Amino acid sequence: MELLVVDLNQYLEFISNKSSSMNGGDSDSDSEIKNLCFEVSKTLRETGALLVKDPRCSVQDNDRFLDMMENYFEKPDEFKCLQQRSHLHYQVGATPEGVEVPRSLVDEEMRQKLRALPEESQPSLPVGPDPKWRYMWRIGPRPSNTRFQELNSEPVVPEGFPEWKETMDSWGYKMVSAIEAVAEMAAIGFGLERDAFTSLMQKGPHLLAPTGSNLQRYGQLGTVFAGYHYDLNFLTIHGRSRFPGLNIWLRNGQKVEVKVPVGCLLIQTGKQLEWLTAGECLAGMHEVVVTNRTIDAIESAKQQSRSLWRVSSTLFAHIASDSILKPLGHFAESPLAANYPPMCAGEFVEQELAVINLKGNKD
Ligand SMILES: O=C(O)CCC(=O)C(=O)O
Ligand SMILES: [Fe+2]
Repeated sequence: MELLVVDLNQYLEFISNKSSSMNGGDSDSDSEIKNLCFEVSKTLRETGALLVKDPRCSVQDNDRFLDMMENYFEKPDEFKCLQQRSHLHYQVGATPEGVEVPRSLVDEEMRQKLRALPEESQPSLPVGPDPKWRYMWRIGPRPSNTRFQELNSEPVVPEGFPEWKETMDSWGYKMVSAIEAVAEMAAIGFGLERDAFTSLMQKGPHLLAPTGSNLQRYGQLGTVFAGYHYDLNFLTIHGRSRFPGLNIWLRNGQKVEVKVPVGCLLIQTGKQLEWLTAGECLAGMHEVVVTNRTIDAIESAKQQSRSLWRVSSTLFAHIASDSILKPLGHFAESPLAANYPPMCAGEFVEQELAVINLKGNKD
């Protein structure tokens, strides 16, 4: 199964050459771009995943980020725990292994649904919390006034990493820009205003959120690093990881082992997009498991004396915490709209964090 690859350059060039809106244009390039946008929305609807190429996101930037994060995750647990902020729901700084609980472990409805999948598409059933670490680094401006302080907190910078802020920000901003382009294209493809999604993303708590999985310790075939789940945010983008292991499920229930071609980024639909489209797009299910391909990559990393921490280049793009999550435009007329009642995005996020054991105690 090959996922659609979209070169964002075509869209970005079109937009920069044209200051007017998409509405009313009837030139050849207008309709070519509209078709491309339609492809993006169709793919997100049918598969929940999309590969993109963005000229702004270079392999060098991705590598610089991965090198630094490997260095960080190699540090002793006691050091990394200094950056833990459980009272801020782990939405900044480090989340130790054994904290985040995969939704499929605790959500009975989800467990029932997955049992109905065909044998060859069954996920690996997690038996406990995920053995992965994570670091959350916010990208972009914070709101000056918000009802959701914990979701919009001060950044945490580990000591001894003078290059931290620059490395995280430069990679993170580029990934957010790629998501913004996809969000505009999807909005056009769905027949919404071009900025229908991106206007709600302004000052959202976008998180560069690399996972760190210790393959030296937990590199056995079948180890589940991230149990079957969906992402609670709007859209997720993954750059390259040096170790494979991510499986995704298409809307039709087919399981796909992800191979991100060099120079490409993988986009997955999150629950907030599902909300905004009244279920036209469903949140993409996925898991991270040690497979035979991961084992091969471990062997070659050992031979080259490279780090055995599997770092993901994950960024979660969010709807702003104080914006209202509800079916947009014509999606409000959908018979399924009642399943997606209006609520503040921040309230939704807090509810979801509570289920996966990330909502610390405020008091
Ligand atoms: O580690 C990865 O590749 C992705 C992990 C994941 O699904 C997540 O962080 O939500
Ligand atoms: Fe995920």
